[in-house]
Amino acid sequence: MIKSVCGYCGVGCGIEFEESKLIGDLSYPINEGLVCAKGVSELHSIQTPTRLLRPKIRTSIEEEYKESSWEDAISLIATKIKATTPNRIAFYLSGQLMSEDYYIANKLAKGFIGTPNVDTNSRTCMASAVVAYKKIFGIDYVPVRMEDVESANLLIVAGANPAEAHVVFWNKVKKLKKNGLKVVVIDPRYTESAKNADLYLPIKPNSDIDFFNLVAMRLILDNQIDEEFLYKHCNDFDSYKKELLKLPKTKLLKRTGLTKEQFEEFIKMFYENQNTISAWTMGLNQSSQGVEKNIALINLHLLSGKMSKKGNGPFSLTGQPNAMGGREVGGLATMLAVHLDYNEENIAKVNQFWKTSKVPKGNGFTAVEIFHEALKGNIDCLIICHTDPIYHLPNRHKMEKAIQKIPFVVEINAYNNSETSQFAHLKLPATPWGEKEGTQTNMDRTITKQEILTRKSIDCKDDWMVFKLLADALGYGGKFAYEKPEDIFKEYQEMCKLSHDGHLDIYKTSYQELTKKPFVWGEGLFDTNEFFTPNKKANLFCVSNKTLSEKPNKIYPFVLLTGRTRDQWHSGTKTGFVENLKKFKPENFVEIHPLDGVEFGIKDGSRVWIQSPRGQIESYAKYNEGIMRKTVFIPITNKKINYLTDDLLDLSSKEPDYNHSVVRIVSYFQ
Ligand SMILES: Nc1nc2c(c(=O)[nH]1)N[C@H]1C(S)=C(S)[C@@H](COP(=O)(O)OP(=O)(O)OC[C@H]3O[C@@H](n4cnc5c(=O)[nH]c(N)nc54)[C@H](O)[C@@H]3O)O[C@H]1N2
Ligand SMILES: Nc1nc2c(c(=O)[nH]1)N[C@H]1C(S)=C(S)[C@@H](COP(=O)(O)OP(=O)(O)OC[C@H]3O[C@@H](n4cnc5c(=O)[nH]c(N)nc54)[C@H](O)[C@@H]3O)O[C@H]1N2
Ligand code: SF4
Ligand SMILES: [Mo]
Repeated sequence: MIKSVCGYCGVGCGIEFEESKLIGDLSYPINEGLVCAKGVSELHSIQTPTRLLRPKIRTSIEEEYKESSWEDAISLIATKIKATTPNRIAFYLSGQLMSEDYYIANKLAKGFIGTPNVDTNSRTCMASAVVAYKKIFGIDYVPVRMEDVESANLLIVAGANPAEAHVVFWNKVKKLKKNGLKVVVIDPRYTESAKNADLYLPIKPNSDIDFFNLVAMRLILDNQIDEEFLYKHCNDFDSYKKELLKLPKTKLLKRTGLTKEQFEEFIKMFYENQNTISAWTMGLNQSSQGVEKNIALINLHLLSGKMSKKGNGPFSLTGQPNAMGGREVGGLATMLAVHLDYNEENIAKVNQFWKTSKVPKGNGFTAVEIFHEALKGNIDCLIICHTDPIYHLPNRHKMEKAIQKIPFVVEINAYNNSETSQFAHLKLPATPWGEKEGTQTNMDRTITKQEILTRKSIDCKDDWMVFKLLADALGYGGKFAYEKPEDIFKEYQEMCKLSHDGHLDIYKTSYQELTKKPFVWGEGLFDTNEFFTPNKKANLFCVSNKTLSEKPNKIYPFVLLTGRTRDQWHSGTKTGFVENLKKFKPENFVEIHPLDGVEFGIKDGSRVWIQSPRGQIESYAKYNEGIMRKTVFIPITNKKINYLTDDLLDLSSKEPDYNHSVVRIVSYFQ
């Protein structure tokens, strides 16, 4: 029997594999034997008919791909890299890579090729939470663990649908509800999660800041704040308070679309339940004010002192299996490595550690920015690994134009049916989950080892190996003399000692130990309420809703919400082939309120066009009384979804505003 970990979502369920059967690991603390339908079927998605099994090459995207040898493929990439300058090269990575893959790609790109343009799909996912945590606490640290919910009395779920996106975590929540845990869900859609809530707040899209600010005002006016915590452990309470109390209360409530009664009900629950955890994901992060939405929510914890005590705190839920590992390693364009920002001291430290002199001077281009630069003709070579940017970046027509301006695009993927594949020049076959080993960090800082469960497909290579081969071909081989993932992990562990006060204490474990049990890094870092800002106090910022997103109008009267369904994983290159997973929800539908259906002449089940100022896609109308009027929902299993979305970004996190584009619905046969 082999113990490993599910490769899908950020919950990171432990699994056991025996004689081609996969079950949940009863002894694993997080899931205690439970797994969801995606997890249990993961073995069936390894060998799909769409696996990419050989390197494939072509000189222009109009041509058919031809098979190539690994040697030729790698040497071609090296030639292209040498022929241009570092700032015209970009790497686009993924929160689904393992930490060893991330580490070596980051080291090669930033340390040896010398480009700061290394970003990841996690930019589209939780960059807003990273920036908010860093601004408030001085460090990117998630101070809550899943087990802490056991000590909470109240769970506030804002802009998240864990019943479908973090299934096993939500099962735990449902169980705890039987022991008295109260749950509030704040979402414009009456989601599967909302169905389990004690209080559901149908908030208008993008008005969360107004709501949280209203709650903050109330806490201050009712003197329900924790003054001792605020004065001892937070900066700027007095100026925050002054600014906050100036905001127009009635207008804020009106913008949320909530009634006074609904608001009072929430306040009552907040006051009656002592220990409170808030959890959030894309409904807050993916926004033109994603960072500020995060800040407004975290402020409630600071004001009420619901922090650093068991059962309390702000819990940003990460989506991908190793989105956290990517943050730790530093695989984002706005970080250098191991939680270090770019500054002279850190650059010197990292140059010395990697025995190089090429570390860039500052941040690189982030996800969408790489494509915006490409559009201007500023990118010559893009290496994409374990993600599908043409599928997932916003404003797809623009992204397609941009990628076609890049003379050399490499795609490293285990499957051949990504949307990006139409625009690549070279495709390299990676070994997927189950055929390789490495480590990943789940959403509550638990590091677990993925193990090899089945035979490796002959001509595929582990993602880390591709970067090693490239380093060799570029002449940096001596600094990349790894034979196995463990060698990389050991170097990474050493590097973690460079992090602020060594807080990234991943060096305390080992591969041998991880084979037996998981390791949780950074336990209790905030226990004494000393944070990682210069004076060790948390920062309070007063933020306000600037209503920056697109506004519905006569031509485009709906706000588009996008998100997950329980049994499919993003573009479905893995889950799309498992028959069992297709039963729960169709892959292509648009949810619309029946009254809007009547108003706009759209029948339930009818074929429709959804059109935005940027593009149009086809779908089927699905009436749902639980969706707010003048909003529609399309699942991201519709691979064409981002022809509709706006590429407006949050100014500081550069995370796209996916959830708030304007659209109209047109009957197909009109
Ligand atoms: N089954 C499945 N699970 C997954 C994934 C998957 O593909 N499939 N992907 C994983 C990944 S990478 C991620 S990032 C997570 C995402 O996890 P979630 O964020 O929980 O998933 P979404 O379905 O995107 O839910 C976002 C919710 O925010 C709501 N929302 C939109 N705008 C607003 C707003 O302005 N305010 C508020 N309050 N709510 C709003 C939407 O209606 C939606 O219900 O899921 C992970 N888990
Ligand atoms: N409209 C809208 N757009 C969104 C979102 C949204 O909510 N709404 N959410 C955003 C978020 S949060 C995320 S995380 C992204 C997700 O977007 P993507 O990351 O593009 O989604 P996936 O389909 O998971 O893509 C993973 C790719 O990795 C490949 N792959 C699988 N295994 C391996 C392997 O072992 N090695 C390699 N090299 N490749 C492998 C798969 O075949 C697939 O092509 O989408 C973002 N885009
Ligand atoms: S909840 Fe997430 S980690 Fe657990 S089995 Fe399901 S997809 Fe895998
Ligand atoms: Mo994500």
